[in-house]
Amino acid sequence: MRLIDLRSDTVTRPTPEMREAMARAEVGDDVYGEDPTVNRLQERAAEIFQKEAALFVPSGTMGNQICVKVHTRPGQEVILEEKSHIYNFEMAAMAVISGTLPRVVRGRDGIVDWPTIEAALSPNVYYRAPTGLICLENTHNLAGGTVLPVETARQICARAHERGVPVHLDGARVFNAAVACARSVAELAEPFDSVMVCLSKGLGAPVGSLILGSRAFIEEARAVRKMLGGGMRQVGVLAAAGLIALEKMPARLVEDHEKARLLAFGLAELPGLALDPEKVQTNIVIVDVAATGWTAEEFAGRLKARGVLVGSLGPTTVRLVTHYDVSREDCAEALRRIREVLREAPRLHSARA
Ligand code: TLP
Repeated sequence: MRLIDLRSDTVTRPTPEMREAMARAEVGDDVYGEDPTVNRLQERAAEIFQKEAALFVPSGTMGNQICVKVHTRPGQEVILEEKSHIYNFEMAAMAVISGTLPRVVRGRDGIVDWPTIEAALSPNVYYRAPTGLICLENTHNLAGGTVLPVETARQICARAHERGVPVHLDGARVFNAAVACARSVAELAEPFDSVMVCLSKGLGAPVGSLILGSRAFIEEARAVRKMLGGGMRQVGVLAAAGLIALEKMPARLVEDHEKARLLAFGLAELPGLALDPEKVQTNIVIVDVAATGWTAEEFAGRLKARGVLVGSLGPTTVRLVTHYDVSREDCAEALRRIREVLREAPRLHSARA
């Protein structure tokens, strides 16, 4: 039975072209700034995003946390959406590494507007910790891969800058966002002071993320990366795969989005599954399985026994992510297996009896 892995786009394996480029990569010691392939990757990324400079980092988490640290000082607040990755899935690193306090706001489908953020800004009084940073996420992972409209981002950044507050973009999947709203990543990144983008998700590289910003910001970021143990040596072998991810893989993300819609519309027809397929904009589908009578973990466990891997997010929500290593046929097959599994669902079964 073919295993269909829909847990995340992080499970993608490097393409044959990436492996070849990795084997051939010219390398040097990147801690001395002497790895030509890393330097090329950083220069290309800066060009593509139209930022002054870029830095290759081991993971999205480290990239985000370096940015939080460079933008803030201990004792400041950081405004984040309540389902954001930085707040939920990064091991409280913003508190541990940067000594900052999250102040969370709620977005609609993960998208926050300026009035909501403005209300959360710290008033200028002596007993309140000042706001040091605002973080946005595009696409928004836990809200189901939703796209932050470019006008919303521009407005938030412009108003925040008037108040002297920098804005960071967790753009782990910003290439998916760009494809979905037919803009360039440079346009989406333009209003932000810093951007983190992952090469190891839908773009298929085995490891690595980039952070982008002004030259001065990236110089500071390089020091923080070293402090966190993220200084890497002959890492051109990874940057070589990253270059292919950056140059060649964005063009095919549209296929992942089509597969996600195929899955979403198929799932919406199945009994016991709640989702609005019209809301699926990119490669992430989130489904509520409460009406089956199973928890998310039970549902995922049943599917696993049939060779379909999905992620359980909340008590009754599961996430399915499409990517390079699952085909349209795999998605259709996953739907068939999910339909079969649902025949065993306790609540649906007793409702029929
Ligand atoms: N997301 C992973 C898990 O951690 C949930 C996934 O499978 O989606 N920002 C966003 C928006 C992310 O989705 C992720 C990873 C990161 C940052 C962190 O990247 P890594 O895993 O490279 O540290």
